[in-house]
Amino acid sequence: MPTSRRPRATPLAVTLLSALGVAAASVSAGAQAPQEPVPPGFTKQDSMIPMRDGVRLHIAIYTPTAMSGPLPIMLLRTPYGIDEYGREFDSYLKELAADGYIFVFEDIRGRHESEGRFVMQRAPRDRRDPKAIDESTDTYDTIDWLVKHVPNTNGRVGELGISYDGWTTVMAMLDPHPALKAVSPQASPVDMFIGDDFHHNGAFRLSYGFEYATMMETDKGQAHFAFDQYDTYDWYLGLGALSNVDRRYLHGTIPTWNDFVAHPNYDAFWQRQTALPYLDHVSVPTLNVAGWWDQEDFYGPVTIYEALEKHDTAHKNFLVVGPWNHGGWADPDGRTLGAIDFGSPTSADFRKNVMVPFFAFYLKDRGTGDFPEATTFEGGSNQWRHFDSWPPKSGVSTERLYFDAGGHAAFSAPTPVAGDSGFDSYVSDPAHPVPYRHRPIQPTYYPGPGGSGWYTWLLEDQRFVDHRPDVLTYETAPLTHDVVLTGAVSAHLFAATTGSDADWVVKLIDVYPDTVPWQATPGMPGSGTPSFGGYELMVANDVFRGRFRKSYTHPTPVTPGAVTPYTIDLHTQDYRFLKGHRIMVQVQSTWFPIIDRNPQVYVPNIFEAKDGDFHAERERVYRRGAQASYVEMTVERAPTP
Ligand code: PG9
Repeated sequence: MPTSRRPRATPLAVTLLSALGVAAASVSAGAQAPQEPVPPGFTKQDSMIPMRDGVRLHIAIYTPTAMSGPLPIMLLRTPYGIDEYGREFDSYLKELAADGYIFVFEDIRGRHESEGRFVMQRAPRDRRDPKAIDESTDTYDTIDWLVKHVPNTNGRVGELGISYDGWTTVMAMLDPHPALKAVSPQASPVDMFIGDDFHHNGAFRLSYGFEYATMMETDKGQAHFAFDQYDTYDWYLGLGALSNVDRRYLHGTIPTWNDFVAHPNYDAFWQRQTALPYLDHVSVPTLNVAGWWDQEDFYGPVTIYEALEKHDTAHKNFLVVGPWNHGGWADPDGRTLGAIDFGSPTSADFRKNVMVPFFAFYLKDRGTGDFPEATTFEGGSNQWRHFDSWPPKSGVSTERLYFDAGGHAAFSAPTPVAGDSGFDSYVSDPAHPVPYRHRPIQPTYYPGPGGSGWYTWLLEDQRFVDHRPDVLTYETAPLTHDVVLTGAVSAHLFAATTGSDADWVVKLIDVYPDTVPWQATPGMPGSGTPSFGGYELMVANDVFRGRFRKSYTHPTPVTPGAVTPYTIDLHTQDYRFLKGHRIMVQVQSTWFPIIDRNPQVYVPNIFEAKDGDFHAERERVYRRGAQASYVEMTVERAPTP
C-alpha cells in the first residue's frame, strides 16, 4: 500500500522521533532528526545563496560521482525541509537519478535553514514594483546562481515537485529564467478557494485547513495539532462553531487561520493568490501530473493543464493522470491504492516511461519528443490510454444520469408515477454530521501506530454511509454493457432547504456486483475478494456551498423552500463502469470534518458563527420534469458495429 507522500519532511521527522518515544505533538523544530547520510553515488554540498533583496536561501547540491558531465540540473523547491530529500533517490527520483542529473534542493524563503519570512503561498508580486519578490523571482535568482556557480553542467535546468513543491514549480513558470528548459508541476494547487486544499467551491476544508495551518505556522513546529482525542470527528464536533478556534486555541497566532477568518468569500486576497491569470502562455515545456484519487489537489493540476492548453500552439503542454492519491506516483510501485488493485506498477511505469523521457528530451536532446497529449489510466479496465486532447473531443457524447423514485437512477428522464411527490428529502443536522471517512478519523498526517486513513479515504467503501437517513442514494440496475466516463462530469441538482443556506455533496460511485466469497472464487470458500461483493468505490465527488450559487465574491442567502438549481463540478475522469456493475449517486449535506458545518441559516461569515447559529433543516432533492436532478457525464460512444 502506498505510504504518505506530501507533505513529507515534517511528518517523516516526527515518525522517526515518535519511534524513539518522543511525543509527536511536542516535537519542536529545533529537535531535528539525526542528519541524513549522503546517499551512495552522490557528493553533497550545502550553500546559502543570495536573492535579489539580500535574503539568502539554503540549497543542497547532489552531484553524481560516477557520471561524466556535462549534466543538466534538476531543481526542487520546498517548504518541508530539504534534509531528507536525499531519500527520494530511492523512490521518486530513482529513475531520474539513474539517468544522470545534478540535483539541487532548496528550502524556500522563511522555511527551515533559509532566511526571510515565510508566507503561505505568497501571492505573485506586483510587477510594477521593481523591488518586489515572490517565489518566481526566488526561482529565477536561484537558477541564475546555479548556472554561474555549479561546475560541469550543460547549462540547462529542469524543475519538478509535488503539491507545494509543484506549486513552486508553477511559480517558476511565470517569469522563467532562460536556462529553465522543462518543468513538471505535479498535484499543484491553483486556487485555494475554488478547488484545492483549503476550500472547495467556497466550502471550507476544516480538518485540512486547520491542521495544515497549525502544522506549518506553530512555533513548536508540530507535526499535527495536539489533539486530545484520537477520533478527530469527536474533537471537531466538540469544538463547535469556528469562532471557538481562536477563542480556545489559536488566539490569533496562526497567520493562515487569520486569513481564513478575514476572507470567507472569494475576495481580492484569494484572487491575487491564484496563478490562473498568469497561465496565458506556455513559457516552458510542461508535464502536468495528477492522481484520480488525490485527497488534496486534483482540481489544481487539471485546471493548470487546461489553462495552458488554450495557448499551446507549439504542443509543449502535456497531461498525465494516473490511479494515484496525492503524490502517489512517487511511491516505489503504485500497483494498489487503498483496497483497489490496479494490476501493474503504475508509479514506476509513469516515472520510467513518461517522466524520464520528457526531461531527457528537453534537457539532454534524447528521443523524438513525440509525446502523447494526454496519458490517462482508465480505472475499471485498469489500462493506460493516450488521447490527442483532454477531455477528448471525438468519440464521446454527453449523457444524463437521472435520479428517480425509489432510489433508482437511469440514463433516461424519469416518467411521472401516480402518487410520487417528485422529490426526496432528509433532515441535515449539524449536530450529527455525516462522517467523510470511516471513524475513527485520525489526525490528517497522524504518524502514530496504524497511521492515518487520510491518504486513501477517497477509495473507502461508501456503504458505511449509504444507509443513513441523511444520505440519498440513487442506483442504476446492473449495467448491460460497459459505460466509459471519459471527460467532464457534473451534478445538476434542483434542491430546496427549509433554511437559508445549505451544502450539497454529490458522490459518483461504482458499485461492484454482489458476490460472496465462494462465488467470487468458485471452489475456494473463504478466499477471493469477499469485501468486494457490493463494494462502493467513489470515482468523482465534490461539495457546493449554497450561498455561493450566484457569486463566490458576493454570497447571498437562499430563499427558504424555493427550488433552486445548483451545478456542481465533479471535474473529470477516465473510468470504465464494467458490465454487471451499477452506477450510484449519493447526495448529502454534511461531510465532516473535512468540510466545516454550514449553520444552514445564513450568517455573513461562518468563521464568526456562534454555537447557537447552527440549525437542523430539511433538504429536498427534486427529480421530475423541468426540476429533474441528474449527473451529466461525458461517455465514450460505443464503436459502431
Ligand atoms: N497539499 C499540501 C499543500 C500544498 C500547497 C499549499 C498548502 C498545502 C502539500 O501536500 O504540500
